[in-house]
Amino acid sequence: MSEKIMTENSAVTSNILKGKKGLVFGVANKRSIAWGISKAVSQHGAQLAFAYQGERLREGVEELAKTLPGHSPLYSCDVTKEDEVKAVYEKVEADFGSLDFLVHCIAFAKKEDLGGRVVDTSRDGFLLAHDISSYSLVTLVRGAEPLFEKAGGGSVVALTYLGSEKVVPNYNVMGMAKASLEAGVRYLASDLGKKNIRVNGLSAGPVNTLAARGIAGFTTMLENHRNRAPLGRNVELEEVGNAAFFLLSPLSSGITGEILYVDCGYRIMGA
Ligand code: NAD
Ligand code: IMJ
Repeated sequence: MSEKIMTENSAVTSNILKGKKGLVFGVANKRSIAWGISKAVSQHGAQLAFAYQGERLREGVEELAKTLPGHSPLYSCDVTKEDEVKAVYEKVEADFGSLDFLVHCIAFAKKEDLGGRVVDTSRDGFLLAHDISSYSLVTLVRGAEPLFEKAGGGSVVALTYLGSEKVVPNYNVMGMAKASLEAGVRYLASDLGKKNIRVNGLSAGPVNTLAARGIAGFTTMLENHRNRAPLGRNVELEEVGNAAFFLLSPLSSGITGEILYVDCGYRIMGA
């Protein structure tokens, strides 16, 4: 029998995050890892606000947010635009007054840079991938800092992937951006620890989301992953959500600057 916690039909609920307020970046649709995390933390009582990339996504995010208990404020925000980031935090301050946690589920590189040789990556493509996928964590945490202080501390989770430390075919410039993101997690954790603000990374195994579909050979990759992983399967969205809940909650109060692997054990294998 599977020991995995089932949240599909019998949600695990608690009041551990009751009264806690969180801001989530990166919901595009119901398959988004950000949405899996949102459902999990919501089941433990958290109240959420969502920042989505642009008006194109608003309706979908609105529909999803409506399925959660309570009211969830929604904000449009392209993380490469400093004025939009500033506006989000002004609205969060008006709506919530303070903030307890932040979820960063944002990555982007040009399609042409997710294949071929890394040697051929353009300066433009490199900078774009690093701006959206890594610098965004710095600017989002800076914006959240005063609101975390009002809450007496905070917890940040940023999604990452094994391609930051091992060469994964086609991950290319995203691998470099994730290495930078993970270093950012450590430096930000060091800066902010004295304010009781924790920053951690969650390294998920491959999940069939918008950002993963359409990648050359993704189906084969899922199959290889399943065959090699000690648990003999791929990770599920609910499992990523539950691990993020742990990192965002007081259950992980002694953990900061870490990268937690939620990959069915894949990373420990040597062959
Ligand atoms: P997704 O496509 O659902 O989410 C990616 C999000 O990034 C989207 O909501 C998109 O709107 C947002 N985004 C892109 N550019 C943006 C910008 N300029 N401003 C604001 N938002 C922007 O896919 P996902 O797989 O849920 O990805 C979420 C995170 O999980 C990413 O950091 C990704 O690297 C990471 N991750 C994914 C997998 C996987 O296999 N799917 C595995 C490990 C880590
Ligand atoms: C993405 C590209 C190549 C290999 C990949 C991935 N593998 C996995 C992913 C093996 C698991 C998914 N992932 C971890 C990501 O971080 C995806 C980021 C991403 C995806 C796209 C697709 C569409 C596009 N730009 C993108 N930028 C970043 O145009």
